[in-house]
Amino acid sequence: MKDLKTRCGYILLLGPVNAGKSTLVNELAGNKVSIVSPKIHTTRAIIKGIYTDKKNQIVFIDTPGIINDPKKKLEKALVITTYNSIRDVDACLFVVDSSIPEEKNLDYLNIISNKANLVSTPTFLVLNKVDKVKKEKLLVVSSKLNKKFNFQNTFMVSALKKDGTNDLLTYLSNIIPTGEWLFNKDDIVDLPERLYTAEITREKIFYNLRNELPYSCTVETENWVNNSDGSIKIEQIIYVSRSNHKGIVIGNGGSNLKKIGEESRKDLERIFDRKIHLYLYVKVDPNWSQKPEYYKTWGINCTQSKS
Ligand SMILES: Nc1nc2c(ncn2[C@@H]2O[C@H](COP(=O)(O)OP(=O)(O)OP(=O)(O)O)[C@@H](O)[C@H]2O)c(=O)[nH]1
Ligand SMILES: [Mg+2]
Repeated sequence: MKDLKTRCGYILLLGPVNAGKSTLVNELAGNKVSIVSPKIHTTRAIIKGIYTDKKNQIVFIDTPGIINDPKKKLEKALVITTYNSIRDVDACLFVVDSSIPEEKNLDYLNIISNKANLVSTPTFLVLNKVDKVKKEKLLVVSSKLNKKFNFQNTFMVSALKKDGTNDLLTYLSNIIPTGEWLFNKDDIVDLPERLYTAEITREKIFYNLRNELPYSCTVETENWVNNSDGSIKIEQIIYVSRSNHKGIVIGNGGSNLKKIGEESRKDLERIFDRKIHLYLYVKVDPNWSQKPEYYKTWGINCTQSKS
């Protein structure tokens, strides 16, 4: 008889910064749920992207990347939040950029396996960015990492080129437990809409100003109005740490802000499938990254980050 039981499971992605975790979550979930950029610590929240087919529901948890030596309060909080997320998931994917020197990935693996309770959770190695690496090197990286840690299986993928990702999805669909779905079949992301839309704008800032604007910037959705004609009015504030950064974000005659706004609006219109009126404002707050209220909505708990 055909097996009609539904399956549902949580899969956590963790690994070094910039390994391509968010790109992979977007690809596996089949939707843009998490923002991506070449800057480190692009992901700041614990973001759940939901994949659902006829039988399976997989909740992918994207986490902020692990850095070697977190110094700032926010960095420490991000790393600790990631470690704590390992509890209660069905499996972990340890994602690495296979194109960087393997010693670096070994260092990261050491840090994670020492601090996090990985052993108790089935963990798989995902060598990402295989489009940039020769096969011989991949085999060396795989063998070295597998010697260090008892991974249950190894996958070689390119999240960007969608290579190997279907096989990974099929594999994961078979290892998650049988059970009731936790989300509606149309849900794509488990993140408040205000935060999600702010993340989309933050991604556009990263892409447009990646060489000029340092890491210090955040976006908050200040106001949200569902209009009677079906459109949505969204007002967002971009917080920067210094007044010269304000000038960078605004650009000559407002050119940067206009471009960021247009790109964000287009993405939001596609995602929400309706007209969006997006208004962006820039404010200076030198201490935004030290204030827990700025990121408590991201699921980041700063009280754990004192050690
Ligand atoms: N060539 C190549 N680039 C990739 C691949 N996957 C991701 N990237 C790029 O790597 C960069 C980092 O990707 P992200 O998905 O933001 O990485 P992340 O691990 O989520 O980074 P953090 O959130 O900062 O920890 C981006 O420029 C991506 O386009 C891949 O398979 N091949
Ligand atoms: Mg990320």
